[in-house]
Amino acid sequence: MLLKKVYTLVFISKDQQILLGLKKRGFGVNKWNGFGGKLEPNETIVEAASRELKEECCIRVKTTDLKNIGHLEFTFEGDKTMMEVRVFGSKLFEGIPRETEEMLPKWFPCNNIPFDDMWPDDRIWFPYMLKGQLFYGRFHYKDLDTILNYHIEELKSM
Ligand code: 6U4
Ligand code: NA
Ligand code: NA
Repeated sequence: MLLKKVYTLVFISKDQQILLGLKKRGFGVNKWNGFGGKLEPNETIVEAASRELKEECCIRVKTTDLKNIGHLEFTFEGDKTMMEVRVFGSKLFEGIPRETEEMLPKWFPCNNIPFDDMWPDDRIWFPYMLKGQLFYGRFHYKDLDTILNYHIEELKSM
C-alpha cells in the first residue's frame, strides 16, 4: 500500500516570464521551483495553493484564477509514500514578489529556465507547461538526484 501525500505547486507567469523561487530550507532546499506545499486540515487544494503562494513570496492570487495544469506523482525507492503534486498556473495576481524565510523569488524568461538547479523531473515536464499543454507525469526516484524511470503524457482535460 502506498501512502499518499498531496502538495500544491504554483507557477505565476507574465510577459513570457515565469516566477520561480529559490527554496531556502526544507525539502528541495537550494533548488528553483514554483511555490507550494502541503494541505492544511479542512483546506481545499486551491486554498492551499493560494495560501502557500502568499506565505512564500507575498503574492496574492484568487482561488478562481488558479488553473490546474498538471498532475505529478513521485515515488522513491524503498519508500512507501507517494508525493502527489497538483500543479497550478495563473497570469493574474496581485502584489510584488518578496523574499521570505522560505523562498527567494525571481522572474525567469521562459526560454532560460535554470534546469541545472531544479528537480531533475522539471526539465521533462516544463516543456508541456510552457506550451500550455495539460500533463500527467510519474517519476520513480532512486535518490533525490536520480530518476530510475518515468512516464509522461499530455492530457486532454484535467
Ligand atoms: P513546511 O513543512 O511548511 O516547510 P510545506 O511548505 O508545507 O513544508 P514543502 O515546501 O515541503 O511543503 O513542499 C514541497 C514542495 O516541493 C511542493 O510545492 C511540491 C514541490 N515538489 C516536491 N517534489 C518535487 C519534484 N520532484 N519536482 C518539483 N516539485 C516538487 O518540481
Ligand atoms: Na513549501
Ligand atoms: Na510552506
